[in-house]
Amino acid sequence: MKGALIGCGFFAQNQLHAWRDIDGVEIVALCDIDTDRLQSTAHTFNISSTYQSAAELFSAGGFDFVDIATTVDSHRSLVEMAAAAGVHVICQKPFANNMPDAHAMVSAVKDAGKTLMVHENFRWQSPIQAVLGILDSGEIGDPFFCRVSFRSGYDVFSGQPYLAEGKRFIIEDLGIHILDIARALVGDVESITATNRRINPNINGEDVATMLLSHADGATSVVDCSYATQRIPETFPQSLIEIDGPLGTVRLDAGYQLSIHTKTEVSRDVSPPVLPWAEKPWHNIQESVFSIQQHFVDCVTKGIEPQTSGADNLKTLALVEAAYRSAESGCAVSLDNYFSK
Ligand code: NAD
Ligand code: 89V
Repeated sequence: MKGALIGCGFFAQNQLHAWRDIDGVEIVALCDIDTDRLQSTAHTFNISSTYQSAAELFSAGGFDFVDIATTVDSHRSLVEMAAAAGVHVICQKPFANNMPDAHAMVSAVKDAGKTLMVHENFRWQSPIQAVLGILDSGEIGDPFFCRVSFRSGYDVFSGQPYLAEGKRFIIEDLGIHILDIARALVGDVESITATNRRINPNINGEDVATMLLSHADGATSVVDCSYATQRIPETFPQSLIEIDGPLGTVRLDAGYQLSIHTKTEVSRDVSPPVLPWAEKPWHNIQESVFSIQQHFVDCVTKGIEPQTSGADNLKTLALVEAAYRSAESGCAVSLDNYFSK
């Protein structure tokens, strides 16, 4: 499979490393409106076809899929260009700025008969996959309570300065991942109640959010996120998990320690590997980039829908929108509001 990547910024470097490690895939073209980023990335990854305009990239063609690694404002137009060009698409999160755009993007790629996957990689982290494996085994029974918690004082703004500028911050950028993990663990959500706050005076958006999810099967989840939490050990970028089922509990604690409490207690270290191009503490995320991209290739090859397809991600994006609406109104918000009956 030949691919093109659009957006040679901070995170795309991970995506390009991961593509190099996946058998049968070659990134043959790069695109960025910023010449310096375009040229330095082309040099690092030895890719000779470079474009400063996505329209020119698509009209030149010569690839089967496009990996869109730009920030959200450009996603709708780039996904629609990809659909018009008839190529498979991976698009970074947040998938879209609003639900009407997201629905339109899903329709455009569906009508083109191509695969659309959102790069929602957190559920692909190997410690999260280990928790999913325990739930699948039935060892603790069907969960009735889940908490997914991401609390940190890590300075994300130095690598991603735009995160300090937007009116929205933690729910849209990070909470989106944690909400998606809750969906992967416990299933679809019927309603959400949320609070949020800005603690750091030097940013525009909220950096703390606490969300209560009512799942369709009756389970309850708490999803809490903070970038205003000074703690030792600093756990960035770990998501800590606690799940209760009728037969036992499972916990993913700091330092990637997994424990299962049934009639006995079993603990194991599920630390993710540090891939050759990865660095701590980002290795957890970096490994998940490899895994989700491999999943995309497997799905396209087999003609099946990715776990985090565009259609699936509508439900995660709706949770983000509903969380903001709940935090503003002080009321629970039904997810039905975001889907036509
Ligand atoms: P960035 O600003 O560092 O990089 C984006 C690049 O896209 C820039 O080089 C910019 O010039 C280019 N660009 C913007 N519009 C373009 C267009 N129309 N055509 C061509 N190039 C264009 O941003 P980033 O930090 O790399 O984030 C990119 C996306 O990845 C964001 O949506 C972010 O939320 C997401 N992200 C995901 C993860 C994850 O774990 N999944 C982690 C970090 C960032
Ligand atoms: O995954 C992300 O989108 C990143 C980070 C983990 C730093 O929040 O922005």
